[in-house]
Amino acid sequence: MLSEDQVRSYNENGYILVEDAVSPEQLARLRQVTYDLIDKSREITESNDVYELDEGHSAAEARLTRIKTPHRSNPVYWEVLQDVRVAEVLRQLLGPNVLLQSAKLNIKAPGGGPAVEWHQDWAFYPCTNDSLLACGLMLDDVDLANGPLQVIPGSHKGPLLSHHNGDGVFCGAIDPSDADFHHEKAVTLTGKAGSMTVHHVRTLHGSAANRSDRMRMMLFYECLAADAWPLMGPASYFQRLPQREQWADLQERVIIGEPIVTPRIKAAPVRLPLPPAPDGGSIFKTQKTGGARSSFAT
Ligand SMILES: O=C(O)CCC(=O)C(=O)O
Repeated sequence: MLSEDQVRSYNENGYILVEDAVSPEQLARLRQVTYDLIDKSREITESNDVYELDEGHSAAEARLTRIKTPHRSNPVYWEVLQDVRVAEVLRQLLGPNVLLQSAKLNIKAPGGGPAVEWHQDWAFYPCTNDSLLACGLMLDDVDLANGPLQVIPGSHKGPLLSHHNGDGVFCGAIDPSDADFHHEKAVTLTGKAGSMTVHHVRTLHGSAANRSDRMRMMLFYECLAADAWPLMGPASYFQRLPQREQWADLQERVIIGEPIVTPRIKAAPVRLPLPPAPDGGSIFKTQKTGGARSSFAT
């Protein structure tokens, strides 16, 4: 449960850090299941529906950038989300009816696990209103050296910066020289394993490469008020489903409350993520193949 000050701070700044967002037992289970999944990745040599491999991945050394949709690999990732600790945070920030859009477990391997360039999630998945957020549950201690999340306070109330490259192709990152990018205001979110970052869908954020000899695992849940309907992005597969499957899909993604079939429409700046980068399979691929300029160049 968040205090009134935390809710106010989220609304004003577009992010908060919640300590002890899961119990020690839940954290231990999440870590164990995740280690087991990472271990299994040694069997593969190419990215697939479950894993996105980092450069240098081998049977001897598992190096991943992401476990995709982990809640489809093990129910523990879904159970944590519905536990009262996390569910209550969602209810306080998004209201009584909240759906999961998708989940991803971002991993920065020791010694170079890659940066995520500055971006606003809204550029990837605009909806009919902006009552969306991402929770980032730290499965490792996160400090200055292993690539912590950084955010720009208040940026969720500002413009949507361009996430298109000089040729007009969506590259999933802003240009570091954009006059609306106030890098000097960046706040770094470090914490103990079990802490959770929460950032608004329009909050500018990014993270540097992992310079440490420790892994950084963060489990991100993209959550939305049930009356925010997708225009594009990971949830837009929904519009291609037959109606009966649409209804079943909605039910499966309910975290709290129920689906809402009356979309709420709120004016917000939108530019669709088109034309797409040559490989739009993940944010890492979009930024790389879209030719995003790096803010984290060493
Ligand atoms: O893993 C991180 O540090 C940031 C992840 C992120 O912003 C994303 O996947 O959209």
